[in-house]
Formats: sequence, structure tokens, C-alpha cells
Amino acid sequence: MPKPVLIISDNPHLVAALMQIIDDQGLADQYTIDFACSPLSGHLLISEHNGEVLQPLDIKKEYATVAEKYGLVISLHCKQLFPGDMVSKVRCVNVHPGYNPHNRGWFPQVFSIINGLPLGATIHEIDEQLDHGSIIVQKKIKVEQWDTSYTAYNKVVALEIEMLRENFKKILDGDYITYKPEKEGNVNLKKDFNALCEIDLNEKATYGELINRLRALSHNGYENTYFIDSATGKKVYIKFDLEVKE
Ligand code: 0FX
Repeated sequence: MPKPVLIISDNPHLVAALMQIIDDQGLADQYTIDFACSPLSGHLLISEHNGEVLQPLDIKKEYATVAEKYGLVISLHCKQLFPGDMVSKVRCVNVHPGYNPHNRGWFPQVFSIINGLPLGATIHEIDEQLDHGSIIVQKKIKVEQWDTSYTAYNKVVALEIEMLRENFKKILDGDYITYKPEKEGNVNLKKDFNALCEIDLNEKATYGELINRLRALSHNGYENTYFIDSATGKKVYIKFDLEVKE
């Protein structure tokens, strides 16, 4: 048996999908695959897959033990950044919901809808910079003019699952050839997303820009977009949706 593999994730839907792939491809007989989540997720319940519960693991505190024990560590939408000391000691792979090197970082589909840069999914080796390492495989999705953050995100997640189904065994075996992204691209952080959420009522924009901003921030129930009421200072949240007819 090769050294065990650790998958760290804070996304129960993706974990359930990967557990299904592992079952379907009989991989549990050939590899020891452990799952964990981040402390911020508490104990993560994977109700879509036998109600399994993932235990939290603080990667900053535990990285030396993890690097010693495992031959591969996979971030499957893990909210913790892997320490440089760990990624230099053990092969680490990231499943990222964006098309590197475009809109690396936080919520790529939000930024792709606004800046028109390509969107998709990238599986890459992790280096010391965010969503930056050598690419193992990546695919694009088409962002339509009627996509919201939610519909674009769902397409990306479906693509990630398809890519995992096609490539997971090769990733376990290290049976792939990587290539470097053609440029550094751009990075968005949580603070950039937060800044987009506040609408300045005096900002001038075209209808197209306004619709793009509102649909980029529309994500099934999340209260993202607001303006500040000038009289009371209260935050007023905006709900926005689009429907396309054939
Ligand atoms: O699991 P995940 O989809 O992934 C996120 C980042 O997009 C990704 O770049 C990073 N590698 C990973 C660790 O974390 O995150 P989520 O379930 O928190 O969010 C899913 C979507 O929900 C997000 O793309 C946009 C939307 N959302 C989320 C939050 C928390 C909002 O619209 N507003 C929010 O406040």
C-alpha cells in the first residue's frame, strides 16, 4: 500500500461526490484515504454519503505530523491555507473553482461575471502562493449573460466533480504531467468581495455594468448586496434575479 492520502474539505457536497467516486472506482481497496475538515466547520456532516462525520484538523498546528504521515494532501475547497513548510515536504494538490491564473482566490465566478475573465475549474499542485502552482488539469465553463453567481457556481462544481471522476486515480498515483500557467493572472481576496457588496448610490455605471454587478452577487439566499440608507445609516439589502426564456 502507498502512503495514506489526506483530503481536507469544508464543502460537504464535494466530499460526498468524491466519496462516491472512491466507492464507484473501488479505490478504498488500493489506497488509505482519510478525510478531515477545518476547525471553522466544526464536525462536518456528510449527509449525502452515509451520514459520515469529518473531524476538524488545524493544518497550521498539525502540518509537521501531516507531512510525515501522508504521501499526498488534497485541498477540496479547504478554507485553510497550507503552510509553505508543508507544501515543500509533501505533495499537495488543490481543487479550485476557477480557471487559473484568472481570478485566483475568493469566489472566482463572482469576479468572472464582472471582469469577463475565463471561469472554470483547475486541479493543480500547491505552491506557496494562492491558487498558483503547476496545473494538472483545467477546464472552462461558458458564462452566459443570464448567469448569476449561483448558476455559474453550480456549473463549476459539476465540472469539478466530472474532473475528479476522470482524474482522481491519476492524481493519487502522481501519474500526470503538469504545466505552468502562462502568466501570473490576478488574485481576489475576501475584502475585494466585501467591497463589491456595498453599492455606492452615487457611482455611475451603465445598465450592463449594474446588471453584471447584481447578478455576480446573487447567490441563492445569501444577503450580499446592499446600500446604506443616507437618512438612517441602515443597510438595505437588494434581492435580484434573472430568468431567461427561449
Ligand atoms: O466551498 P466554496 O465553494 O469555496 C470557497 C472559494 O470559492 C474557493 O476559492 C476556496 N478555494 C474555497 C476554500 O472556499 O465556499 P462557500 O461554500 O463558502 O461558498 C460557495 C459560494 O457561495 C461562493 O462561491 C459564493 C457564495 N457565497 C458564499 C458566502 C459565504 C456568497 O455569495 N456569499 C457568502 O457570504
